[in-house]
Amino acid sequence: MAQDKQCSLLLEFASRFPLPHGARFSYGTAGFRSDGSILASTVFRAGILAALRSLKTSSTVGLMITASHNPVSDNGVKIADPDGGMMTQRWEPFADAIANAPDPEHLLQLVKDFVKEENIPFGGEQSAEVLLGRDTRPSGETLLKAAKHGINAIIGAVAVDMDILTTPQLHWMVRIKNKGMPASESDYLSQLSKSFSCLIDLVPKERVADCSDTKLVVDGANGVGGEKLEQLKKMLTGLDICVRNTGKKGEGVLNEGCGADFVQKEKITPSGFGPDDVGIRCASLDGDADRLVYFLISSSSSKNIDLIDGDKILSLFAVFIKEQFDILNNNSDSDNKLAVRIGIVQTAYANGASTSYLKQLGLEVVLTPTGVKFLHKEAAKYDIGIYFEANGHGTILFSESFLLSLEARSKELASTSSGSESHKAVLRLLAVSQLINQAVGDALSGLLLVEAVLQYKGWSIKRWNELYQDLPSRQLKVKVVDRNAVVTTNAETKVAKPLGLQELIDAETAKHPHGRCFVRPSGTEDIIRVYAEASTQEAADSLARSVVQLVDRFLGFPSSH
Ligand code: G16
Repeated sequence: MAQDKQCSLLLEFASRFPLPHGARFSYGTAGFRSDGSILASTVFRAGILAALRSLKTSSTVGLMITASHNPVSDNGVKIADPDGGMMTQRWEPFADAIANAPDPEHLLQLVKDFVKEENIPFGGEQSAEVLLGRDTRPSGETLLKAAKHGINAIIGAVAVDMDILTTPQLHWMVRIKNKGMPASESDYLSQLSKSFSCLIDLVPKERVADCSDTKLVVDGANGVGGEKLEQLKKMLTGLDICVRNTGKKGEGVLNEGCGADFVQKEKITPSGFGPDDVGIRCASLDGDADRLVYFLISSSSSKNIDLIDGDKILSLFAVFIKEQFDILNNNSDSDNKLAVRIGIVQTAYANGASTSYLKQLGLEVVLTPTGVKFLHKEAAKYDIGIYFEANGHGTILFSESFLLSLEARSKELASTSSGSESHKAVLRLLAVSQLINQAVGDALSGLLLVEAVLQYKGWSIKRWNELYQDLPSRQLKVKVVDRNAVVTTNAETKVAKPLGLQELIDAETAKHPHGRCFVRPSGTEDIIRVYAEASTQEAADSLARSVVQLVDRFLGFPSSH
């Protein structure tokens, strides 16, 4: 009886969200993405997916409506698992199947088969909860209604609208709620500001004098991050933050000529920045504030910038974390050293110079395919896993068991040598674990950690940029008939299909000293990405251009040849 009621409810709601003719959706690098005007059926079905995920795990899950760095007309949807991370990849085939079910009857059948297979209570025996968030895109409001319908199509499931949020805020809320702790936006902001001020209080006194450089100008990509940063900055002391491209009327369009993706790919000043900012520390968030890059405008006569990307943020964090363990272990007797496995996780986009630098520091570096879902999983295998994509998406994970060891060491030191250098080092590490988002890459928490570490080191942005010198690189996009025709292996560094393409890429690459080049289908845009690195900018540009031509020859539209 309950099952019948459930089935007719699902059929009735589904009939209100028909699949657009000819559309195909795929749960890509970061959920479903497409033009916002055709996404209602997908978001409705993602609502069903989220409710089932909550039923399966008996926990709260999240549903975020965002297309992050993509243009304002796009939108997207992704699910956060109970630990705040990305939805398990095991469920992606089911996500794809329901997103493309041609009609309500097929959709219902897929759901019925899946709940049976996964042993999910279906028909109202159990309750489910989904936290909903969205970014500032105009299509977000309508899509939110579709998501609510999807959740309400599952009896027992409740949708909780958390309003406009950054993506990392929603992931954080899901994680914290499932730990049984208060998880509102103000809890998030207060955790960030408290742990930041704890780190600032622990800046060595002799370095405080070097910290006069507190001015930071932030490009908010005309998205949600700018407004949230305005709120956060009121709770901070010791930082003078000026936010531009906040998305307020007249300031510009989301991600257009601004934001972390623009700055990282184009390597020129974003709109709203100019000669007055020469020499000042600048940062860019992306549209939903899960990515962060820094930059420096060195000359008033050029639009070029010195880019300080995700690799350099990662390197700064790695230097800091390693230093805390050096302090701790150099001041402990041999029986009392704290063993730690630190892992660094990057993708093929990581600049070769960054990987060499991190290895020289004695750190273990592994590569995964693009997508936080891959990096996060790998980083979680370590006591402390630091992962960043070059595009500025990343965070630092502390394993639960290692955090317990750190807390125990902190208590011990508080009673035996409170205020010692070792004690301070442990307190810093604990504050980092509170500040940096444990669920997903988060531009706001990352920005505060960068600022705290620069103050700790007494470093200017210029000094930070000099950690190592990037190899010149270029990233380009190619429009092709079917991007899925490209299949890659070896963490996306080699092309397995189409046959013959890799050999030609290798031949082009060999023409350039220190050449490195790979191609991969984007999981968020309908394009193939080409990345090239070489010893000079001209060589990197030329290598990227030749490989674009190769990709076009193999997969491009006939008219373009
Ligand atoms: C998303 C993912 C990132 C990925 C980026 C680009 O970022 O979360 O991990 O690097 O897409 O992916 P692709 O090259 O496959 O298009 P965001 O900021 O758009 O959510």
